[in-house]
Order: sequence, then structure tokens, then C-alpha cells
Amino acid sequence: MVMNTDESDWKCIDTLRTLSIDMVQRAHSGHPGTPLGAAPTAYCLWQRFLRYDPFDPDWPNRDRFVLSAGHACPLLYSLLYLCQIKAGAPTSINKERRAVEMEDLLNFRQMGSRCTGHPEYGWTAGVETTTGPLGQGAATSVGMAIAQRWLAETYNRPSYDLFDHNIYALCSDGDMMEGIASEAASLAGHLKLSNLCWVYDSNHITIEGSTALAFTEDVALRFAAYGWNVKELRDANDLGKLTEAYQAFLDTQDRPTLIIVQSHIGYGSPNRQDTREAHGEPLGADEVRLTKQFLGCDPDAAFNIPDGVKEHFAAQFGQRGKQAHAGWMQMFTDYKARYPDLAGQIEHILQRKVPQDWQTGLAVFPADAKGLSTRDSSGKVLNAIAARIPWLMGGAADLSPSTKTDLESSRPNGFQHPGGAQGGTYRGRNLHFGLREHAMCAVGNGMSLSGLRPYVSSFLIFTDYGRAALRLGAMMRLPVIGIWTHDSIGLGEDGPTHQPIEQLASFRAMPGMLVMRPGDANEVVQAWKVIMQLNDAPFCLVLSRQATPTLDRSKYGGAEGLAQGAYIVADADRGEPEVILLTSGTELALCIEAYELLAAQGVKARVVSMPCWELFETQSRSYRDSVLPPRIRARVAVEQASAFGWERYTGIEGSILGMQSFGVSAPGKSVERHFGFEPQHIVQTAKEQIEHQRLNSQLDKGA
Ligand SMILES: Cc1ncc(C[n+]2csc(CCOP(=O)(O)OP(=O)(O)O)c2C)c(N)n1
Repeated sequence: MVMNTDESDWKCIDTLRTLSIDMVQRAHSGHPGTPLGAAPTAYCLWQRFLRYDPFDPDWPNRDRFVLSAGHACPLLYSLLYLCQIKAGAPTSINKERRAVEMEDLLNFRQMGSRCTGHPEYGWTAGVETTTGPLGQGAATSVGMAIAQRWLAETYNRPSYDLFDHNIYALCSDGDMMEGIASEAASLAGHLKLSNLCWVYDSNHITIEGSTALAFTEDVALRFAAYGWNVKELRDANDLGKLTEAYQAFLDTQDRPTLIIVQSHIGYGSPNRQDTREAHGEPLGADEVRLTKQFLGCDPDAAFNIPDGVKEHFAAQFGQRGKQAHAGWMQMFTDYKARYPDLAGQIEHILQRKVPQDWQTGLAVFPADAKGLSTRDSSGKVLNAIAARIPWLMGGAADLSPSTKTDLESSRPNGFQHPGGAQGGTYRGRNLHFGLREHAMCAVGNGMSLSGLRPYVSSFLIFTDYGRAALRLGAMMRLPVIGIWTHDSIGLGEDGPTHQPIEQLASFRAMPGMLVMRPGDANEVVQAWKVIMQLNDAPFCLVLSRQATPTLDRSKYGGAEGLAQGAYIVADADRGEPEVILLTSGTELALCIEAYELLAAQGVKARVVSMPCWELFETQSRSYRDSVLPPRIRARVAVEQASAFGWERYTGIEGSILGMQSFGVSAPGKSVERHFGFEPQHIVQTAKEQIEHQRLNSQLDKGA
């Protein structure tokens, strides 16, 4: 075997390999193949290039390494272990613990182990983002690259390159096939993100067999067409060529880089005949022995760490990162003295805090029977808040004039490559994601992982296109704000393809996601207040296209009640209500009309606005019972969306005016009438409920 590097390198690489196959073998679960084939690629990057301090995996200017092929995580865990990455910054309570201990490797995929089935952000230090669904990591890395560029343009000053890190993502065939990665690569190419390097371990095999079955395009040409710098390596074991390729990435200043490494699943190269294959399942004890023999390792030693391996990593990877970090700390100390305001902003970003004065200038909307759409009121509130929080930024998937998400201050072109024809700048805060909803949602995650407060936006219906990324954001508890407008059949003419039905229910079913559907302009203000104060959860802020009245809050309950998730907006004049109307969004106005009609007929009703079920569920029992007293069983829920889930609040005997079908194409008012969303219908249903529950209680008494 011809190797143009020293023995220590290969000892380290083979230890990464043997650890990985031992983990999978012991767990009887996982994918050993890619760690074998991609070990030299990852090793070369970590050992020779990555700027990363093992003593502080949270150092803000570290290079990011994203394992987009999350199923290859034994490789990442082996790296974290051998590089002795600490579990957190030295100040953290976990001071002495390492990100991954031997015990974790031994318990790969078992309960409590830091070596989870796929890498999980927030659980294992050194994992930059949760990956597993292929394509997500790659797309998320584009968000990190955008964030780096924005931070650099905004905060770097002459002699103070506070933010000059690079973003690497290790990708597989599957990543290259997934649409989300294509969307993200196209965007990265457009933005000329030269701080971004994807490394494609092209091993020509997926679960069902050879990529020849389903994937025969020329990836290099595709990426060249996206505007990337593409490097191709024929031999995954050639550390010299790998080094040259990474260096070429560092030397490229005008576009992102894709390094395609032709590898063979297992550990061989196309030049070697004696390679072994493995995909999707443990090798088996015999095969593990043979593999170790082939590598020249002791076939009977499991989880063996040869002498000198950790030291070799420490001497290069560790030393380089430690020095870079120490230099940075000194630089930041000087910077703080010179630019205290900017340094203060950076500290807020790193701690995910909002500035003290962030609520200054927030509007109070006067009562107005005609009102305005909640997308419009949201646009005004967003602009007011963004004026106080420079790192609140985002955009839409080509719909910002509709979703009202443009920041006036960042017009006309927002975040763009500074040399581009559009005349934008990397300091811009309006992102133009183009028609790429899925990548947009992943990019939002990446920006958030880098400390920014991003929002992403489109019509509510198109969250379906971004769902997998939104789900990961919820799993990672990232405070990304989704601004989703055109929130119901009330959007009208665009018809059933654009009218969301099941989206609200599906997000309410998603753990960790907070769904907020405010009912008028002042609820919108309160919604933004809640959103900006929570820094560990994503929101779906669900807004209307059509105008809705701004309620007279001197007559009805104050909108601050929204902070409890649900609150009483209108109530029986005297005594207990006979019926409760529960609602969210624009249907609040319908319920208020129905309430007034009922009152005129002597029927005592209560209207409960429920913009956020999740927040309501966190309230005390006594608060929840005060809003929805268990003894009042006559209940009507009104929401222009799937009825699914409302039984929780109406009870099975209650009524739900919701949607049981897709919508129809017609003007909004006609569509609403067609499906019974009218005050008169609510009144009738409320009366029927009262009668129904009266009969029920008579029956109860009779029994
Ligand atoms: C979106 C998504 N679909 C399916 C899977 C299940 N899956 C895990 S690995 C894999 C095959 C991956 O092949 P490749 O990307 O070439 O990785 P490698 O062969 O290098 O392990 C599949 C289909 C997944 N993780 N994510």
C-alpha cells in the first residue's frame, strides 16, 4: 500500500474505523460502512484543517462540522472521543466530562448514551445539528454559512476578524439525492458562500444497492451549474490529495466548494481489489475480525485505542484549536474595550437574549370594526421589534409582499453577495429564499444554531414543503419564528390547493412546536411579545390574509390574556354562562358577533380566545378551570380548519364547527358562508348545544 503520509495518521484513521465497527457490532444496530470508507476524509479535515478547541465546543468562532449523513454517526462519535472534546465550556457544570466517554461508545444506541442512534443536538457536545433525515444537515449548513457571513459583515472590524470560521458538511449519496440539498445548494451558489464546503463521500451505494439503480446524473456538473467550485478525488485514501482539496476550498473566495471523494463502502478505494462491503447492518463477528486483520489491527481486541492515537490528535487538531481560541479570546477582550456596543450585541446573541429596550415603540391598535389582516398587523410589529434587535432577520420563500415580512430598514435588496448584480450586502437582513420552502426552514435552523434570531415565512399551506426541517427545529428547541400567512379557507379565491385544513392540527401534534394564531391586531402584538421572550422553542405564527376587526378592548377582555394561551374575551353579564364558544384567529370576530346576537336573545355565552393551546396547557389547573369550567359542558369550537383535536376542549358531546373536507375556490366570504362560518350558524349551534347538554343532564339525573 503506497501511503504518502506517516504511520500515526493511519493508526488514527484505522482506530476511527475499528471503533465504529465495534460500536455497531456491539449495538447490533447501525451503519458501519460509511465510517469505514469516509474515515480518511473526515480525519484529514479534522486533523489538518478544522479550527476547533476541544476544551470549548461552544467557542463561537469554531469551524462547524456537520455530519449530514447522520447514519454514519459512529464516525463522529469516534472523532469526538479520540479528540477528547469536552462536554461544554470550561465554566459549565459538566467541566470534567467529555462529550463522549468510552462508556457512551460501548452503549451506542442504548438508553442514556451520548452516542445516540443519530446525532442529536443539545444532547451530545460537538454535535452541531441533529441529523438523520438525509439532506437536512447539508441544508442546515447553508444557514450556518449565511449566519457566519452576516456576523462577519456586521461585527468584524479592521484587525478584528471575530467571525471568520468555515462550515463543513459531510454528505453521502442520499444527501445528494434529496431535494432539500439541491434547493440549499442552489441558494448557496447564488449567494456565493465561499465559507461553505460540502464533502461528498461518493460510495455509489445506498440501501437498495448500487446508485446505478436510481441515481446516475453527473453531480459535479450539477454543482458546477449551481455556481460551486467542484473538486473530484478518485481515491478516498489519498491523504495528500484530500489535503490539497481542502486547501483549494480555503483558497476559493468567490463560491462554495464541493469536494467529491470517490470511495468504496467499507474501506477500500476504487484502486484496490480487496475491499469489503457493508451497508445498513453490523458486519458480524467474523467479518469484524477479518476487517481488523486487513487493517493490520488486533482482530481480537474490541474498542481498542492504540497508544499514541489520542496524543496525535491532541498534538495537531487540539493544539491548533486551542491556540486559535486563545488568540480569539484576546482579540475579543480588546474588541470589547474598543467597540463596547457591538460587543454587547454579540454577547446578547451568544446568550440568546433580547436587549432591554426591545419592546419600546410597540403599537397598540385602536378598536376598528373594519380592522386589518393579522399579516398586516404582524408586519408592523415585526418592523418595530426588528428596529431594536439587529439580529432578528429572515425572509420568505418568494412571498414577502404577501407575508409582510420585509424589514423596511433593510430594503431594497437585503442579504446578497456584495459583488452581485442586485447590489445587496451580507449585512442585509431581508433574505430572499426563492421558492425553496424546505431549504428555507433548514436554513432557519442553521442561522438559529449560530445565534441569530431568524424568521422564515410563506403561506401556511406550504409548511408541508418545509415540515421535515420544522420538525427538526422543534426537536432541537430552536427559537426559529415561522410566519405563516393565508391561514384558512378565508383566503378565498386561490382555492383548495392553497387553503390549509390539517396544518394547524398537525403542528399542534408536533412536540415542542408552539402554534400561535392570534385573533386581532392587539393579539398579534401580544403574540410577538410572547415569541420574543421564549428562546428555546420554535413558533408557528399563523396569520390571516383577510382583514378582521380590531376588538374594543375596553369592552372585551384585554389581549394580554394571550400570554396564558387562552383567555376569556367576552362573558355572561351576570352569573354563569350557559355555553362557551372556543375559537382562534379570525373566527374570534365571528364568535364575538355570535355572542352579541345570543346576548340580545337572552342567552348567556362566554367567548374564549385560544391562540395557543400549548401555552394554555402549561397553565395551572385552577386557571384552566376558570377559563373552561368543567361543569359548563355546552361548548362550541369554531375554527376554519380540521376539527381534529378540538374534542379535547369541547368534550365528545360538544360541537365543533370546523372543516371536514378540503375547501373550494371562491371569494373568501362565500367560502366561509359555504362551510357555515357565519354568526347565525354559530348562534344556532350554541343553542342546540345548550339544549343537548340540558337533556343530557336530565338523563344523568334520571339515571
Ligand atoms: C430522508 C431519509 N430517507 C431515508 C433514510 C433512511 N436511510 C438511511 S441511510 C440510507 C441510505 C444511505 O445511502 P448513502 O446516502 O449513500 O449513505 P452511505 O451509503 O454512504 O451510508 C437510507 C435510505 C434517511 N435516513 N433519510
